[in-house]
Amino acid sequence: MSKEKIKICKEFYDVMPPEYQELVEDATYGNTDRGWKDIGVHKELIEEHSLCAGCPESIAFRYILASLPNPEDTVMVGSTGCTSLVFPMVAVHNIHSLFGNQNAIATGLKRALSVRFPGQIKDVVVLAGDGATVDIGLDMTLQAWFRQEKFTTICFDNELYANTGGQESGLMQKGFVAKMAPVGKKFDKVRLPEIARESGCHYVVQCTVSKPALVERVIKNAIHIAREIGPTYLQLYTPCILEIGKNSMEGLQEMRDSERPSERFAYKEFVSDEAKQFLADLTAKQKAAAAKRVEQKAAAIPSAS
Ligand SMILES: Cc1ncc(C[n+]2csc(CCOP(=O)(O)OP(=O)(O)O)c2C)c(N)n1
Ligand code: SF4
Ligand SMILES: [Mg+2]
Repeated sequence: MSKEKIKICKEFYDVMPPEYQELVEDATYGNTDRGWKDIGVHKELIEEHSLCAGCPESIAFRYILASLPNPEDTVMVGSTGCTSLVFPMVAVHNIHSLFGNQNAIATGLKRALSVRFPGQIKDVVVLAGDGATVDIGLDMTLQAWFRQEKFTTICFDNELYANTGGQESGLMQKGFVAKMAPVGKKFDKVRLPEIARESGCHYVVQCTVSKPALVERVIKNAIHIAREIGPTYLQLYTPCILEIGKNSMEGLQEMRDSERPSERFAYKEFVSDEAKQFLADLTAKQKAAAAKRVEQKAAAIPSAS
């Protein structure tokens, strides 16, 4: 998809839903500097969702979709879970995989896209829950990293199986009691960011989604590195407020509390040497391009004399 391809044929313009007209006219497809600041100013690529009111997954979706570098050339791969309730309402190509299979599907998709569109940008982004990423899909997750597949894996870590009523997950904290895990978790939270690093990911970040600018930065880094170098992994804490007994206004505070330096969602980042060099070059190129745009703008303003 490109902005050209989502033009509405003029004979049908007036019968298209206003939301679609707005998407074509006012979304940020093709804008090089798109980001979270467009939220509320431009048409978003997600307008509605069927998550619980105040669920942090919904704000995470908004930040991620606003930050995709090239949404018109991105395919997202989802999996079963609360996130899968959202994908039907997202204006980015997406595939629903069988629970746990998302990284295998993304592998085939990424390879097929690179054969079908050689030399063109085609980003693949997996977005799945912790149950899908770590428990049932762990084999597929790890094998994609071992094979150095060039796509980003995002895990919405809410530390349990939310969509099926609250069962224990590998990312659940030790001792936590959920509605359908009444005995309490007996083992520590699996350290997937460390495993991702040891399994070949070139960029790994664990954080909450309390800060939109931070989410934008890590999404862009992860996608750019995956495009050029190899697999990247983001583990984002999106607490299930329903399961931890918080109301719809308390998700943000829960994330802020959990990201303190001594807490389990303190910011954690790993960047491989190759990816570090790549990011430094990318930043330099982006700065030069921005300076050129300013110069061109200044040159286009007629002088007062
Ligand atoms: C193959 C398969 N196994 C099990 C299920 C049942 N199931 C649906 S959602 C889900 C849990 C999802 O948990 P998670 O991936 O953490 O996502 P969340 O709902 O927490 O966002 C399970 C076990 C399924 N749909 N398909
Ligand atoms: S059950 Fe939990 S994770 Fe799922 S939508 Fe509700 S608050 Fe969000
Ligand atoms: Mg979960």
